[in-house]
Amino acid sequence: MRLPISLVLLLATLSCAQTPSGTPPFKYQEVMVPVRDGVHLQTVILTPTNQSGPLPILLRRTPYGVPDKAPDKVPQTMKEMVQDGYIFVIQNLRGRFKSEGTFLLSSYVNLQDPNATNETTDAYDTIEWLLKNVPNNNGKVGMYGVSYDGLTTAMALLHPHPALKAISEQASPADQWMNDDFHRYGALRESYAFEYSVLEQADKNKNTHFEFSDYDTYEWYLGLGPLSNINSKYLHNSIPFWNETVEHPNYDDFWKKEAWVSQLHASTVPNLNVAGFWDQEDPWGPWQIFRHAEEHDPDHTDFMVAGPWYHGGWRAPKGDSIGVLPLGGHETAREFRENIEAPFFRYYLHGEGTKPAWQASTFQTGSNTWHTYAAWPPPQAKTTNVYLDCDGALSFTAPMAAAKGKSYREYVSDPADPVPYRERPISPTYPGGDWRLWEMADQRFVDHRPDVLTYVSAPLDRDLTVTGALMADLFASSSGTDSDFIVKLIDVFPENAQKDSWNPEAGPKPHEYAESLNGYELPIAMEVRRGRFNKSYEHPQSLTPNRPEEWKIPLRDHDHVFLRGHRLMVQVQSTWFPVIDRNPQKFVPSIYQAGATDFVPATERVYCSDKMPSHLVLPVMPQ
Ligand code: PG9
Repeated sequence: MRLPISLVLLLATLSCAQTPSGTPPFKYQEVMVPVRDGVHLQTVILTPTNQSGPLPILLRRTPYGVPDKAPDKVPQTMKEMVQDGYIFVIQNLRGRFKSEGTFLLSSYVNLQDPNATNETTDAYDTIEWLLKNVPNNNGKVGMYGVSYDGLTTAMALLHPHPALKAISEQASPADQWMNDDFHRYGALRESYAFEYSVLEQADKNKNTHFEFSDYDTYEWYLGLGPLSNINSKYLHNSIPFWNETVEHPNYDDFWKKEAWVSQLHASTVPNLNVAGFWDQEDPWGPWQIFRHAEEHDPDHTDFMVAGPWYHGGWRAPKGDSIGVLPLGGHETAREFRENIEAPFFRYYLHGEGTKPAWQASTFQTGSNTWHTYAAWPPPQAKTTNVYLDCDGALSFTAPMAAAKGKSYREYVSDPADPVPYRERPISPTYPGGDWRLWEMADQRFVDHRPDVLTYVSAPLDRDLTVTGALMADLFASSSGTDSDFIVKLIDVFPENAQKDSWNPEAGPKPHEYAESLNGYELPIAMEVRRGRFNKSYEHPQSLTPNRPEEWKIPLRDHDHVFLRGHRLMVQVQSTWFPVIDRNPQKFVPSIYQAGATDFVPATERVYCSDKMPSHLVLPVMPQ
């Protein structure tokens, strides 16, 4: 059973490893903290039992619930920080559980309005109250948290309390229309947006799981038909955030205000931004927050850490593998906490140790090694194009002027038979079991589909290290007036990557031997682009049928070595269901109002000529 990562943290706070003496490690206190509009926020204070002098406060603000008792033992995954000594404070956001007020599920911060309240002001007021009311604090406060708790941490940057001396936002979203949980450049993350809105807004006092009639939600979402059926058949307009989402299909004022990061232009507080390369929810926000703070960072207090992690994977006990991929004997999560996170807070909140001497630190996959970079992206990376050839090859040489023959490859995309985003059955997102690792999944599961184009390179004769921001630059057309293009960059392992070491004489194969890396197609970067937004996010436009145009698809930041003998693969498809809603492939004013008959098949073409050379742009490091 999988839960939002912050819920996992909450449970971790309750179930842990015993202190040597057997004494509980914390004293527990629950208080209602008043904020400027008179609302009171339910807040738990965990004070170390062995506290002997003033300590800093570490605050986490969450929509998922606070612990109802002190942990009996030090949580495994908090031990690195606990041993330095902090007063831990966990607070429910306004409108969640016993906290008063209304939970909006929006990150709108109006810095101009002195009467406004939001996560920025609530953090400020809470810190003010804690400093005055928590005995024996040292006057320094830190904030940290993953995902929603990372968002509330990051939003404190917009108007930080002077006592806030360091934060670590981890997997925080930054602009929910552009990317992360709810959209990808305006393409709706259907299953996530729907299931998450229900999770958080169906009942103030709990986290609610929508009850699907089908275990395979692919079946359920396909049977649902047009998105307007969500309200007419199931929600009946009862979930405010879902209503707002479908009322605002374009990048309008609603979403621009929600994009709190657009107000951040400086490193206001030392910040350790943390991102997972395989984060299935918020892979983009941390990089945006990092880049915004970089606009003015004279004291170099804006740091970036990224590694081979699913959403929140750096809080796992070890992090010695991700899915079936081993990580060279490293325990990446523990190493991050021990060598980066704990020293960061120790330096800024306890005044011990040294400031990080780097701007970015990553655990690079492929080589399976930790790296530090003085600047991100590293300037020495050289822009290198990889071309999608007409014969299905991927090559480092641009296509020549066409002789005769085709200048494109094509497929028919049918919204009635969309490509699943992961192997079916697709269990519900929460508390589903498979959601967490789907971005690592072997892409052979779609190889047979006629609506997926595959391009593959020859085996590499040397390692290819890709470090920095990637992009796809497609030239493509659709016979429809709207369409999506999804691009995946894949690392294809050699057929003999891993010899199966299971000895059949030892009995039936245990699970860990069932999967092998031989021929594994590991996604490194994946993204979707929606045709109606190809030219403008604010004013969607229809495509001209069969007229090719350029589709620039950002593929985010990565650090991966495609090892010698591996091959590069690119897959292109036009549906990715139900993580992305189906494009009707016929232009309509709003897809959220489309009727069943608006959904039509379309012929999609990806060009590969010298004039229209579809390619990927990779930042390749010198050998
Ligand atoms: N990805 C979740 C989320 C964060 C922020 C807003 C909405 C959803 C989460 O895991 O908390």
